[in-house]
Amino acid sequence: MEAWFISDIHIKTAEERNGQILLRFLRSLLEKNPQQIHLFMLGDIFDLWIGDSQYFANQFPDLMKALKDLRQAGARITYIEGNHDVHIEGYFQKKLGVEVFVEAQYYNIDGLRVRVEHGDLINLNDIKYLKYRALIRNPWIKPLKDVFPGRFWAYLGNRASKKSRARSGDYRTRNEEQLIAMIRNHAERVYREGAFDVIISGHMHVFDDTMVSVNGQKVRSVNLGSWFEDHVKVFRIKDGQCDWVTIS
Ligand SMILES: [Mn+2]
Repeated sequence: MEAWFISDIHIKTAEERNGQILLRFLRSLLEKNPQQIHLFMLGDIFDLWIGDSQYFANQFPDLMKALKDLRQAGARITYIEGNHDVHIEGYFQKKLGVEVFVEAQYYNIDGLRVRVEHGDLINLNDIKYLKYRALIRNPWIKPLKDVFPGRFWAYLGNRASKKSRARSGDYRTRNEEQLIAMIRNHAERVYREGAFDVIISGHMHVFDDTMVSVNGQKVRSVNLGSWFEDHVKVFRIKDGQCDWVTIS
């Protein structure tokens, strides 16, 4: 079994560096034994994707085809939505056969209990975001995504993400240590919801991979960082062993 974990690529266009790296990465998985592959896309893969409309899919035809090919070759793909990719199940689940979730999920990967999530519930101090999350996740709001066209959501979402980036970017440079403490505290806090050996999240854009002690148990706490780095690193669990793989 080979599980791969990606998040926070924030792809804007298919042509940009990270769009191309992701495409090469997906195609490389196809060259392996896809029936042994479980790909986890842990949110904010796209800088903006809202709803089922073909509008967003049309911007990334090669990526969509690569995902479809992987599924058809027998790979399992799990997508946990971030705060930049919202209500995507109509396309990813129905058209591509990708499992789509919003909240944290648990998997047994070669005997390792693994908890995966986007990570947008790690920072409990970001009250503005938590309110926004409650709004976009509100079941009464959800039907609106189909009423307005993709272009409309693209406009609104771009505005919202610019603001959020300005806020969290500033926050990040000043408080990287605090963010790391939050990631590790989160591991301890959510262990009560269900035990795990490894917890993997994104969203914080801070690489972190450490052992934390919870209830006398040693667990591995991983934050995937982002792809806004000189070298892109991807987390992998292969035959029960965790490692980081640099891709280009
Ligand atoms: Mn995020």
